[in-house]
Amino acid sequence: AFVENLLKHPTFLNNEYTTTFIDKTPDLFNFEKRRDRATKILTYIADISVNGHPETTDRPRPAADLKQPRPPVVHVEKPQQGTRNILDEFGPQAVADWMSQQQQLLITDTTMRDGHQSLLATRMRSLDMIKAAPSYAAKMPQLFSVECWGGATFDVAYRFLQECPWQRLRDIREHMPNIMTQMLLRASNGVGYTNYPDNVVQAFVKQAAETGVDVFRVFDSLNWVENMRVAMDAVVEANKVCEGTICYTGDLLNPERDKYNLKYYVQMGKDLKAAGAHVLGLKDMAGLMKPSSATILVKALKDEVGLPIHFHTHDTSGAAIATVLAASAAGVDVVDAAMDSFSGNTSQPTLGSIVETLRHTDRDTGLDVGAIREISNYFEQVRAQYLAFETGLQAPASEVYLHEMPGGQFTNLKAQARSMGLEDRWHEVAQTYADVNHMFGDIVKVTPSSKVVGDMALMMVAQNLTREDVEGKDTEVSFPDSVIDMMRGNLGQPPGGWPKAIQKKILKGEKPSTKRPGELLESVDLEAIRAELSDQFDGAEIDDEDLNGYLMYPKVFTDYKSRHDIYGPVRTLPTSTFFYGMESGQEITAEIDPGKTLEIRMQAMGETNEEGDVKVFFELNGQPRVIRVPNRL
Ligand code: BTN
Ligand code: 3PY
Ligand code: ZN
Repeated sequence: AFVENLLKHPTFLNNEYTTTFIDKTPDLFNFEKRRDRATKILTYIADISVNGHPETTDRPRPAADLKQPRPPVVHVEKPQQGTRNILDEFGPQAVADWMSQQQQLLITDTTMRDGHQSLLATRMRSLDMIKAAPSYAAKMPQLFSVECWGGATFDVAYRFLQECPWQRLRDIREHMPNIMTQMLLRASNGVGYTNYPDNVVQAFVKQAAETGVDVFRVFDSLNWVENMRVAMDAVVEANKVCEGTICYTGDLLNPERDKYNLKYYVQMGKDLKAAGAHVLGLKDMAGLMKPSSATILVKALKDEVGLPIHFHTHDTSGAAIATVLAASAAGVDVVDAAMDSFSGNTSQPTLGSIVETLRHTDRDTGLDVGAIREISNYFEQVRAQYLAFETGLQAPASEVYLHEMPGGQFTNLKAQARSMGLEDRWHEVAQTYADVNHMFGDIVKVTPSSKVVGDMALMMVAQNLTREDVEGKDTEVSFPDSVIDMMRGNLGQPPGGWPKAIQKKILKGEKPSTKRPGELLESVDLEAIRAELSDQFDGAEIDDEDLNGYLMYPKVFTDYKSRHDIYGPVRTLPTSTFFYGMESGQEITAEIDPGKTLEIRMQAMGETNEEGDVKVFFELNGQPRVIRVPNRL
């Protein structure tokens, strides 16, 4: 490629070059774009082998002799029909009607979304999921759905895993054609942390439906139904299952804390039904719902709203399975659970144990525990590869009833606290998180409102500020941007509005908005943005998936795409290679296209030369290849 560039260069062609020409003409080295994908992947492997992966540096490392995870063997050629067939043939209302007619408790498997989001900082790679998909299709066709998209997975795929979230969805769907896929959608906040213009939310839902989402769990981080309509309408328009969702917070049974009482939840359920929900989601993101509350709430919602109910909880307290059983006894239609090896603690309760506890009862799920064990054993091997992202949480704890942190946030906030040197003050952070919640008027805490509360709590602990200090007239406080933004009304309105005094102090006299944020945001010109983005990448084709990725996360997307141009389809590498590179003598395979497999053997790694580069020697499908990468250590 270098010689090609040289031979084409005008200075060279015109014979105007001198001996320093090569050194002074960096564009001679601009041949990365045209390198083939195999060379790109080898460059990635060489770079990681020499420099390590930034995400796993200084973290615990899996044993060197860890085996590649082996998915269960699948014999079935055409899997039994499942919920996906009902949706495709008869539409979303038929799915809801079918749910209401079932006697068994239906189950959603969350391993590929909330399970790893809550245990491994969302780091599970697509390849490890796609390999499990045929087993779900063949061995667990009775599942209601498989949650495998949305929430934090979208951002993390691009940002940390260097892979396209849309392709993940397409691949899972293709290998699991009979079970509905499910995503978590933060209503007007899309899969991000801020309120997007209405037409961005609409375009995103349309694309997600086209690429392969069947069930959309739509929630708002302040439970403001007004701010859910755009997203819900778009789901209904796409003819997919709209699960309008109530976020559960507080303590239903506590008479002293009656802001979120039975009447509140029932009214919200009715509002969601009127807004077009096919299914009512009941989302206990922090795992606060106690069994006796589930008994009361599920019964009231079933009787008074009349939609099938889908219950989601987290096992942070250790009491989640009791709550699931209470919800089941009260007539809930579907519950979320994670594969055994991805369950418990801040994740969902244990799928196999729910199935077993209901065996031979009138709500027997009909799922095969043998199949669950096989798939769970596979995921156990998968999990072992992500040791670097384990949080070290040793046990469930009742402290969750104090702080009320969502399971998907807990471990992230703990990591944030660690990076600020506050890890040994974690229990103070937990107490402060609770104080901030009450200072903000006792709000629903779920992405993104939970992040705002977390930002505020960390700031207070770091600066040794108490709630009294923050609320007092005499203390000057510099509030985090996210707090100011929320008090301006940019995430919407909580029930009863924001507490006036603290809002005034935070906004320093600026007038807040009580309008729906989307009403104030101009729609974006999608085609103009596509054209700009294409220009930024030398005229590259920007398809609808890329465009929607960019609209959610402009910088994350362009960083991803720039790295993709250098490193190619690294999503096809085994997880151990992706995070740790290769050792001399090791061999791997990477299927870069269906049927096109690279056999890669690392022969040796050279010494670092004077320019600071290292030569890495490979054999690619039997042919020698040498890759030079900078040693950045
Ligand atoms: C990241 O950039 O933080 C995560 C993705 C890794 C991209 C590759 S890893 C090899 C090379 N070195 C870096 O620091 N980033 C790229
Ligand atoms: C998310 O929005 O990612 C959540 O998991 C909320 O519970
Ligand atoms: Zn959750």
